Amino acid sequence: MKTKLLAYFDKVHRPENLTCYLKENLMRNVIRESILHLVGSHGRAFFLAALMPLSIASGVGDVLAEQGDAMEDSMTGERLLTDDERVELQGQVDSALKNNPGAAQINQNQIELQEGVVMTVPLPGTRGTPDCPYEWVCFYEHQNYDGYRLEIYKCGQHDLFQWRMPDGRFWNDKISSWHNHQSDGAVASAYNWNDRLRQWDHLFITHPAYDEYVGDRDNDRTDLIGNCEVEPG
Ligand SMILES: [Ca+2]
Repeated sequence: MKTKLLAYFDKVHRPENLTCYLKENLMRNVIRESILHLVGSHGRAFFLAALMPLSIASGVGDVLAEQGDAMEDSMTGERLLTDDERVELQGQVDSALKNNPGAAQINQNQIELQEGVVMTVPLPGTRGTPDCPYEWVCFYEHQNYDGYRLEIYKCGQHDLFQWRMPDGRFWNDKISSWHNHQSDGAVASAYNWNDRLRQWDHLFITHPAYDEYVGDRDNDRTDLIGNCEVEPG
């Protein structure tokens, strides 16, 4: 295996750009299995020492880091996705892309619906947690931060009727919990469309905090989100 791997490096070796080339996903996938075999039979130290002269430590380091993460997962008891779960997850992402024209997959379980608006498909076997990225505000389909997550960075008034979940349901009338991680104390407000009065009714405000449940009165009613707002005095 070692001979085969080094021969492969020689074949693709371009001193001026090998590091960049290594970082391309295709290359990473091709060498991943070989690296794991080598590390398994010779140990990490041997492998790094052998490859440092080739000036590809950066690319190899990334792969080793990923392998290290995988080991940590097994040590902490966090379950890695099975092949079936990966297929199921990608199926949901594919459905989300189909239901939201113009959207783009940005990693294994997230879809950028538009610039500054992302939908997250929960990883199989994980439980909801207030995990909104800094400077974003997140809304969850279910109580306790479970289900699909809609996260918003772009400031403005966002009609939830424009975005759909992987199963095709629109995001309006779905929100049950939230985590506001915007900066500088910014809040977000949730509104319901009052069809009888033809107006937006204010439902609740998200302070810089999180809430596992919006309450029976407001559950599954939000149609519009306004973020980047200053909290009323
Ligand atoms: Ca509503």
